[in-house]
Amino acid sequence: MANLVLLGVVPLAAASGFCMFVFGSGLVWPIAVLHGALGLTVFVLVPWKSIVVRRGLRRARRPGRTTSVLLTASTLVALVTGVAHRFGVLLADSPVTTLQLHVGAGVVAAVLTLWHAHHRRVRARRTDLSRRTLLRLGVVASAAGVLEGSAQAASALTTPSGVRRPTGSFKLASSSVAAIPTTSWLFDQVPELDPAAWRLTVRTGDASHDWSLEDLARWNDRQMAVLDCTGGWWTQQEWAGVRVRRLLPDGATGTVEVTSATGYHRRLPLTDHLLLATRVGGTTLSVGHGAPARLVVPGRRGYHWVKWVVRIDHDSQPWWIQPPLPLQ
Ligand code: HEM
Ligand SMILES: Nc1nc2c(c(=O)[nH]1)N[C@H]1C(S)=C(S)[C@@H](COP(=O)(O)O)O[C@H]1N2
Ligand SMILES: [Mo]
Repeated sequence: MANLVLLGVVPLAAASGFCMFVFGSGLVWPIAVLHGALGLTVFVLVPWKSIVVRRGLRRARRPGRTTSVLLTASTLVALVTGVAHRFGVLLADSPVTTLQLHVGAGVVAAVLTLWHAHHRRVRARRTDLSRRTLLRLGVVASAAGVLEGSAQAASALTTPSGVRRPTGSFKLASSSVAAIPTTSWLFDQVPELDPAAWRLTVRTGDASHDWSLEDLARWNDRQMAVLDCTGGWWTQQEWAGVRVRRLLPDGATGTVEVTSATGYHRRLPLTDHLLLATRVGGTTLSVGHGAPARLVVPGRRGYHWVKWVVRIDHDSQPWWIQPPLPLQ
């Protein structure tokens, strides 16, 4: 039974973790609680599973053993790093943060679980559907629920309020602009752009208009907003530049696809809060942070905040016709 439950729980844990990235604010906390409980279900099952594993190891060497070892390792890494992060072990200055390690291990564990299940043909037995099993399932779920509740309470007590966001991210130690890490979603690199030659192409319907940095300088729209990176940190800053709305016809609705000089792009609903920032905290944006202009999307995770913007396409396509997370 431990096998069957793990088969469901590990992919569900990964899926709920993924949802925490997609629903970056608002109702993200119930997902976080669910994710924590699913993750801790794995912890509850460790004693059972280790019996199954020991039995398996005693038998002759079977193909797929490497996968099993990798699966166990990645699951344990995801478990340990998840809890470590909750209690503030961030590895913020190392090349990979605790949360990046966590997500990497979680994704690997989910993929290997599905693979393992497919090859070992884990099937439900009749006895798996008995009342006794249901009772056990209840016990496991309650234990995970209690653990999650305790983890929530313990971290609330040990972390000063206002440091953690419901997404799990921790506030940067310094709120100065200089302290903001320069990050990429996956593989993107800082491009070389000449601010004088830089143009922003805004397309709406059949019309297209190019804006220079000088053109945009006539506006000074400001917006306080939290940049919350999925790497596990956040910072609140005052961003300044021009509201995207101003570059579009009056009363425009629909969505905008915002594209970087690197090709990185996100499509978002057009709102009053979308800001094309050229400054942050009273200073000009640095190249690493997206100069000449970067998008600011209050309430959404960092991966929507496209840096080095060169194009905005406005139309009525739905915002969700894109991969839920960038691929670049
Ligand atoms: C095998 C898969 C996974 C397991 C077992 C797992 C387990 C956990 C656990 C035990 C926690 C701590 C919860 C608590 O103490 O209340 C946690 C937190 C977290 N996990 Fe996962 N997780 C998995 C995959 C993922 C994935 C794929 C993502 C993202 C795509 C993710 C994102 C997060 C985030 C953002 C937190 C919040 C950290 C915090 O609360 O400080 N997890 N996870
Ligand atoms: N063009 C481009 N824009 C991007 C990214 C990227 O990889 N390429 N990464 C995003 C992510 S994941 C985050 S958290 C923020 C980080 O912004 P910062 O480097 O100013 O801290 O930029 C976003 N904008
Ligand atoms: Mo990020």
